[in-house]
Amino acid sequence: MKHLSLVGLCAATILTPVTLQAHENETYNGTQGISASGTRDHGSVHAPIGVMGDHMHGKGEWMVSYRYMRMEMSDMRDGTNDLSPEDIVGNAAAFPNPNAGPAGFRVVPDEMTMQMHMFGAMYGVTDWFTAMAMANYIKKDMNHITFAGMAGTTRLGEFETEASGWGDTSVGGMFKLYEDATHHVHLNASLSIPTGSIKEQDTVLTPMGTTPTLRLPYAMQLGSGTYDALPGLTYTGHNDVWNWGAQYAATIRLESENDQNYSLGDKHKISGWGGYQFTDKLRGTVRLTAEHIGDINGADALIAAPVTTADPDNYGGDFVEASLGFNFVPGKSLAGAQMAAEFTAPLYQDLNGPQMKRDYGFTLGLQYSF
Ligand SMILES: [Cu+2]
Repeated sequence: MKHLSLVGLCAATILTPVTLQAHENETYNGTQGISASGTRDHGSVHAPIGVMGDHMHGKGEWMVSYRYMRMEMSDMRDGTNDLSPEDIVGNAAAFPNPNAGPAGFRVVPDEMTMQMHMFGAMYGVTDWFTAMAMANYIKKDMNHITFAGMAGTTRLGEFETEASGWGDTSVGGMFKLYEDATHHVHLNASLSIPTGSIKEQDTVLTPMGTTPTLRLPYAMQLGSGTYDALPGLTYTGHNDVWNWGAQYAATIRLESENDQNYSLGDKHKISGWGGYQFTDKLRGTVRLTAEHIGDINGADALIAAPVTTADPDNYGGDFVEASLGFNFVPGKSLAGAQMAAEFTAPLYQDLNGPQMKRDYGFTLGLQYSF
């Protein structure tokens, strides 16, 4: 069974042919998610594009996807208190640098951009198991302010570091636990393979005015260096014009340290979302996400510069974010295709700081099922 034009795209589902009658009414004359026989497939109604592993596919169905994800970070915070760079370098007692003793930090980042190109594939092995693989190409840029000498708040200059390359690769899938005409529940189970580099280096500006090439801090590395489990539980539901869902997704480090003697913190994320079908091609989405990220355990001996990002304790925190997006289905001319976008803004962040705050982010995605 294929998804004809519909959007259904991905959908999945064919899992259990669902007999949900498509109503025609003033607000919705629905093709999206409704198959030719007039039934709506589960999974054909996608979650916001920023949610991974939200839907399954029916036996024999493929989906390929591309996502572009961009996230900005800027300005410093510790806990929920905003800080200037001078607040940090001028107060070594409050912000001690484990790598430089009493001198404190002398370099503070003020801006970061992270871009990710994510390539995914899904395949319905059986009606109750969908296999999934994802690879991503990452580019990170971070701008910093260097303060002159061993003490004081005199700015010496600014510099930018850059790292790019393939990140970690995940393989695994989803197991269907429950499905009826309205509700669907599946287990997410993937493994992250440490294909991303953790030895990226670049040129920096030191407080003495020299410009050596050094191992970049943890935030600029491309992979975790450890095998990580990616477990999760996903619930989705829909009726004629509304869809909704919730997902718990975690990243659990399976090794206590990588070959550079540290492991990144575990992540736990809960998302809830809703969508409304405005026209037969356009669905609007909202999402709320809460996330807890731990700090880094251990340390890479080569990451030792007097910059806040070189301290393994300055990582992680608690985050709440809100997102707005849309899913668009071009229809018959491009059967099986879906495009989507989602814009995310932070509502709350309590950081294991001092570290940069999350700023806005967005995800653009293309999905094609056949
Ligand atoms: Cu899919």
